[in-house]
Amino acid sequence: MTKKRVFSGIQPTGNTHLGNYLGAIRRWAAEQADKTNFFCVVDLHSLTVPQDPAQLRHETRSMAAMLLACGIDPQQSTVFVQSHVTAHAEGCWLLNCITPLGWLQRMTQFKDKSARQESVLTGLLDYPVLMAGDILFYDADEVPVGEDQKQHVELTRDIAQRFNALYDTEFFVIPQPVIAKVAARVMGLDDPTVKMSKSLADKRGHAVRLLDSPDEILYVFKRAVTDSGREIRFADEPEKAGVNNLLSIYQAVTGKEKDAVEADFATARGYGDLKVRVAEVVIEALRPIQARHAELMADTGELDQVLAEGAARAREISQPKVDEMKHIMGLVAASVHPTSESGMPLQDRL
Ligand code: AQP
Repeated sequence: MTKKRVFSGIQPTGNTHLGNYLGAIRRWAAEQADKTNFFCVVDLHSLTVPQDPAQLRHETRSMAAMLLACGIDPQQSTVFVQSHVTAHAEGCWLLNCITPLGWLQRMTQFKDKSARQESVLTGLLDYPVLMAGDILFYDADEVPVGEDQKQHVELTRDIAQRFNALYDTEFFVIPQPVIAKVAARVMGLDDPTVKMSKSLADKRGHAVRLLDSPDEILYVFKRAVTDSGREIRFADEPEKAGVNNLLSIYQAVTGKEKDAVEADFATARGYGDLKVRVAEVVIEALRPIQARHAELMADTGELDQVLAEGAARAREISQPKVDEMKHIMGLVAASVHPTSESGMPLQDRL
């Protein structure tokens, strides 16, 4: 049986947090043996908001190191940096030319993020088209993402279907979003009504970042917003959102069933106890990841090699796909002519 093909990406915008880990990276690592995987550090996506160049270069390596430290195995998965594979940007233009503007203006993430900025860059609006290309150029069947990205994967399906319909073809595979059963949306510890987010993670107390020290993790959990009650149980009521979030984090990290999680806290002495015990399991889960990350960053030779090999494998898949797409859309392939000065016959240059 052929293995399902998986594509997913993560932005190198720093502040990688527990939501990114539980909602995405950890699942990528856990399921990689059964699938053909492409995991991408999507640096082009991060340019949709202003970045410091030196910081972005550092964060790109650090993000790739984090993927490996979290258990992604380059023997089982292709790990690469998006800008190393030019098919992504090239193919994005082609997809732009079949995607209605209204589809992008409706995206919730665009509406949220653009409302927070004075000047909105074109790239921010266009980001979901680049993401659609990331997925479609690998013929991915599955896209494991957190709940916040579900709408973008649905847009990817719409774009693929539109292309297939316009050109009367089955060229693009229609991918499925695969959302985690537990911790699909880890909420902010300072405000359990908003999703834990990299762009809010500079505010102390909002997020647990994967590289935070044990003391910092304990501090952030101890300050987590809960309610004025004492009952430690999973609940849908809005006022229990903080406790629910803490229990969901504990459940995702320990892999226990809900009943077992509640039983663990049956004799707890209030929310203070709950917070410390959630902090403890998180600190222990992150300890080996942080150690491996430090090792990979101390000497980036191994990392650079993995990324070079990953980019080469990614190009082998995505460039022919984009070349074929250009042909379907009516673009003339570049050809090398031995007698032509520029290496290309005049009629093809015009
Ligand atoms: N809070 C979350 N809970 C569960 N999963 C989450 N993801 C993000 N936040 C949560 C998932 O992490 C993967 C990589 O995220 P990304 O870097 O591509 O996307 P992002 O949405 O930019 O990350 P953030 O943290 O939400 O940053 P902001 O909003 O500040 O840009 C994705 O699969 C995502 O679903």
